[in-house]
Amino acid sequence: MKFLHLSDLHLGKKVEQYDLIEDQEHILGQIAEIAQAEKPDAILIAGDIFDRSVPSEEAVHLWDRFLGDLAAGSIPIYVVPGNHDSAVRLSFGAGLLHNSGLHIAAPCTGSPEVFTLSDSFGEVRIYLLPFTSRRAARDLFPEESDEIKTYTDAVRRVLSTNPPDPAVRSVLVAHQYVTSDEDPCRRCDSEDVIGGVDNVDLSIFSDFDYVALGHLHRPQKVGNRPEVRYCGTPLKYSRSEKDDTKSVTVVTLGEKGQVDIQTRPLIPLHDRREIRGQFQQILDEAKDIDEARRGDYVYVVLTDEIEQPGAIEQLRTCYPNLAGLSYDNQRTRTESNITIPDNVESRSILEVFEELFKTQNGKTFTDQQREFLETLIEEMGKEGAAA
Ligand SMILES: [Mn+2]
Repeated sequence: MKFLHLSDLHLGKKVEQYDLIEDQEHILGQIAEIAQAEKPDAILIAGDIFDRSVPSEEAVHLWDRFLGDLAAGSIPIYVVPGNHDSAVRLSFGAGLLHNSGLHIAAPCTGSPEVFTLSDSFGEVRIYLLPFTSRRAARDLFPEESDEIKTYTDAVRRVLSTNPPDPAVRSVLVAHQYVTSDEDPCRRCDSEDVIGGVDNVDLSIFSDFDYVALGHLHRPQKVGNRPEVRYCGTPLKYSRSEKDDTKSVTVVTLGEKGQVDIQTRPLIPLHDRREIRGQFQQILDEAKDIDEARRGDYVYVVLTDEIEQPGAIEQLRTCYPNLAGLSYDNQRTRTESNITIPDNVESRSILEVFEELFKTQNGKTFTDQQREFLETLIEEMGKEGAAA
């Protein structure tokens, strides 16, 4: 039985002031194409459909069209809400949609919903666990709230109301921060994970053949279990992901105990990447760049020792989606710890200014700079006297 595993679409997300709706539309189109080519038996979407609990109209529209495209292939879809979603809003109409093959988990009721599929090897049970916090579990089981001390306790408690049968192939779709002591997860900046408080221990999923996870934004397995897996976001949602390759996970279950995991790469409309070098060199190279790459979200790191006035405006003419500009030079590399110089009152403005300049830039004034400042101080003195 074959599944497509997706998560963390974050529809409606903005990164560095740029609206990514067009990029998201493009990538969802690609996912729909992959679904058509792969012909999976089901699509699992592990939370964070939207970036906000009250999504924008554009984001809702995109989700609606994506579901329509997937449904055109008449593939059943299983969705759980993530911590960014409003479980109530996401599950609007879920009862009716159920008959159309779209199964959206209702807000957590203290028991995962279970659906049964089957193939030549027998049954496969799909468990849907909406994002579960410790607090939510305590509210659901008030008489046991003293025993629900951690997120592991919370998820374990909810799963225990409808535990998987170890003899039957079972798949869990969940949106949690699952960790293992042996192997730390690879994290990135676009995630909304606290870490240290919200961890759920890998050990409680031992009876599931595959756990389709969402929450972490990099594709990765958890600990020593490749079949407990984060598929990652379909797009790079932060600078820290600039070197990542985004993908869709394709999981095939054979007979009990046989799990094959593969990925299909996703090619974004605009990449998110970093360019480093001298200002002039970057401008020169931009002239030859492929038109299609101009719209990339580019973080420029200038290595010039002197700050370039108007750099942002000039770079934007080549890269309209400039995502950031910073310097890597002698000044930024010197740990500058700026403090007020001693005996300020007894020293000349020029001396105080020179000390500040040295702390900030790691070098003293040039003759030209000193002369400029002397003239400036003189002018200020005149103005002060005239007032
Ligand atoms: Mn997320």
